[in-house]
Parts: sequence; structure tokens; C-alpha cells
Amino acid sequence: MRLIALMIGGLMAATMVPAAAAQEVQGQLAITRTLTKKRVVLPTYTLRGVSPHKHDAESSTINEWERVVVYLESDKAPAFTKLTATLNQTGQRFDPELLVIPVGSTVSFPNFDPIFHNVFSLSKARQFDLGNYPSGKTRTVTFDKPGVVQVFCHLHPDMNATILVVPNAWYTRPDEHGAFGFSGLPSGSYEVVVWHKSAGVFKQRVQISQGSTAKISMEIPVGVDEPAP
Ligand SMILES: [Cu+2]
Repeated sequence: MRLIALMIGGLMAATMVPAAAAQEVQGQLAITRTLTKKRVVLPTYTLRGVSPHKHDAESSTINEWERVVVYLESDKAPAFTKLTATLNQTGQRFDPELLVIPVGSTVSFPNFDPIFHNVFSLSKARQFDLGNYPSGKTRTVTFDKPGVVQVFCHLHPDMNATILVVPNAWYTRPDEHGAFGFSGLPSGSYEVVVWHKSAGVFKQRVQISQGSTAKISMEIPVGVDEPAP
């Protein structure tokens, strides 16, 4: 009897512990071309250098990861809190230049400049035109469809920002080495979507079973020419 009790106890421990531990996706991204080139021409010690040219090279390497978002497509996504996010207009620029929000969220566009701006978008996922408004004012837009929304200003053609509206709260940005992860996922099938601002969308399907971690790696081929928006 005692042996059976021990065995049951052992079984329970064995099944319960991994279930409590997260079911995960762990991913590793590589940007082909851009990052490789930078690594070759840029020895580590120059990263701390004072030359403006070298500083530029460093930031362009880092910025490549800042242009990447990873999210999951799945019909198992739980309900989530919609955000109220902010896209500032300051110094005749949008800040941040890339904003990620789950669908249904609202974005406020405050004008912090001493001049007028006129924020608009012609993107399929959300078209709007907020009209001219002065310093200290803001206007808001709610984004009800997933997709890419390119934001511009009628008065300043060089102002632009991107709002990526993702389908649920499972989204993240890679770290400075291109690694990303999601944990606490229900078992099932997922589409891992990697979005890069100029290179576009790359997808990989993963299956996550009870207590398991799916490991994937993906390459982002970033070309010299940016595709039309
Ligand atoms: Cu403007």
C-alpha cells in the first residue's frame, strides 16, 4: 500500500511540476546581411569610440532590432486589457517611431511642439485624419483591426511613424542579441510572426504540447532597398 501511495505521489509530482512550469516558445532571430556586415567591419573596442561615424554604425546595428516585433497568432489567445498608448509629436518627429499595440487599443497623439501638426494615415488597417491642432492639444484614435498603420503629418512630409496593431497580448520585442520568448502558453498550434519594418513578415508554425518548450530560429533577410509602404 505504502509503495503504491509513494508511486502515486511521485506520479503527481512528475505531472504537476512541468505543468506549472510554463509552456514556452523560445526563439532566436538572425538578421542576414546587415548584422553580418557590421560585425565584420566593427571590432568590439570601436563600440566605445568617439568617432561620429563609428557611433552611427553602432546605432544602425542596434536599430535593426528595434524595428522588429514578434507576435503569436492563435485562436486560443485569452482576453486582454486594451491599452491607451501615446505617440508624441516633438521636435518635428514622432516619438516613438514604432508603436506596438494590441487590437482595440487607443492611441493619443499629443502635440508638444510650438507649431501645428496634422496627423493622418491612409493605411488599410486604419485611415484617419486628425486635422491641424496646436501645441498642448491631443487627439485620439482607436485601432480595431490588426495590421500595419503608417502615420504621417500633412505639414511635415519627413515626419513618419508606424503603429503595428497585433491581434492579442502575445507580442514582444527581441533583445539585443535577437532572442525572444513567450511563456505560460496553452498547448496547441501557434503561428510565430516576425515583423520587420522594412523586410516585412516572416511566419513559422509551432506546436506546443503539455509542459514543452518549442525552440525556433528564423532569419530576417534585410535588403538595401525598402519596399513601398
Ligand atoms: Cu507636422
